[in-house]
Amino acid sequence: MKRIASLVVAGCACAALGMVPARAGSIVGKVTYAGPAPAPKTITVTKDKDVCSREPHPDETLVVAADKGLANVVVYIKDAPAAPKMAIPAKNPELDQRSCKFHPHVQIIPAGSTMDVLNNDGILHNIHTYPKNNTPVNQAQPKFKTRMSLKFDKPDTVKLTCDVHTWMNGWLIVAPHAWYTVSGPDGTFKLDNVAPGTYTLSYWQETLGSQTAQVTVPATGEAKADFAYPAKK
Ligand SMILES: [Cu+2]
Repeated sequence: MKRIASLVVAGCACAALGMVPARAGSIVGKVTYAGPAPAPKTITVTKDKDVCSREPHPDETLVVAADKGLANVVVYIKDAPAAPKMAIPAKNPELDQRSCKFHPHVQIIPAGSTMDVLNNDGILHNIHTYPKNNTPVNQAQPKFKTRMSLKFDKPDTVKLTCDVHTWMNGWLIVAPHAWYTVSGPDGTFKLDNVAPGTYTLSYWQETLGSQTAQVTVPATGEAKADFAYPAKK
């Protein structure tokens, strides 16, 4: 414990080592949609229908719950030099192409990690990435290639598509630090182990874009950061 205490006094040393700050709070909140909830849309499956129709295909680009909770919003602290790195998991994060649909629709992985793209559909998929900072990938994944590994070194927001099934779409967030999360189906989120301080909290949703708000995190306990996204114009 002595070692940890001295590192905290030294400022950002604990962050460089990827450690949780000795004093840390949480940010909890619910993201909602300020306008009327859009009517749910369904994507039309036009190819490989026997496999692709094994599960429903709701349009996931703007998912609003009955109580206006907004799903799949990436919530993160912008400009956070004191933030620890997001730990690279022992098991690679996975992107499953099941029933010609990306699971999960939005995923956060640490910069420097390798994501495994799965194909157990028994048909051809073609993963196509649209990064800003990493190398683009446009690669066929035949039915016998059930796992393909892609490494993402730099922080990024990457659109994912499949060139075989044009309705398939998803997003990969390559996080530079640990203070990133994504809202659940009900719009709620929680960021743990955040060092006390005042920050700019960013919200990003694929259709609605980016928004920011100020948040002050206490030394212990929770800061509330509910946010209503302006309706789509
Ligand atoms: Cu596909």
